[in-house]
Amino acid sequence: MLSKTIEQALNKQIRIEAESSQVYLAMAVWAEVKGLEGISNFMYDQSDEEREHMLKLIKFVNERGGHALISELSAPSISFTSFKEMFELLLKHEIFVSESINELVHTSLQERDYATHNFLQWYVSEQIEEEAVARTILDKVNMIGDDKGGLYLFDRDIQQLTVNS
Ligand code: OFO
Repeated sequence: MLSKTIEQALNKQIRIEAESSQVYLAMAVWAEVKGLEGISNFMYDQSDEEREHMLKLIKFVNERGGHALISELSAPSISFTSFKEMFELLLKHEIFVSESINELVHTSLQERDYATHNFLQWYVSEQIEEEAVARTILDKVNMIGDDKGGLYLFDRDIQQLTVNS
């Protein structure tokens, strides 16, 4: 059985994962409108992944006698000044999510809820991976700068990242 404190903390994370999915969905749409299909597909996949993260939390809360809350979400940014700005926001967002997961891990230890602590380890590893991917992308985007040809090639390359992940 989940304590109220843990239930609330997990529900907060459910909302964050749902918002992450929306944040990336908006980025996918923006890239698609800009004609960059590879980047757009990559972001659609990211959005799906965040929805999976949310669902995994929902199942966990319900299985442990809690009630997962589906709540109102804040609206994401829907346009960006450049791809560089978009990917900077992506990394910033992932760092924010990692901090939130760390906080949750801390709370689970304080509450001596070792089942939740164990469950959260998957998210800890996932965040390491997602932050690393976001940093790799940003490094590449920084190298490309304003070069249109570079962006075209990157749009093709990022599809490999999608396929391999
Ligand atoms: Fe990348 O945010 Fe979910 O965990």
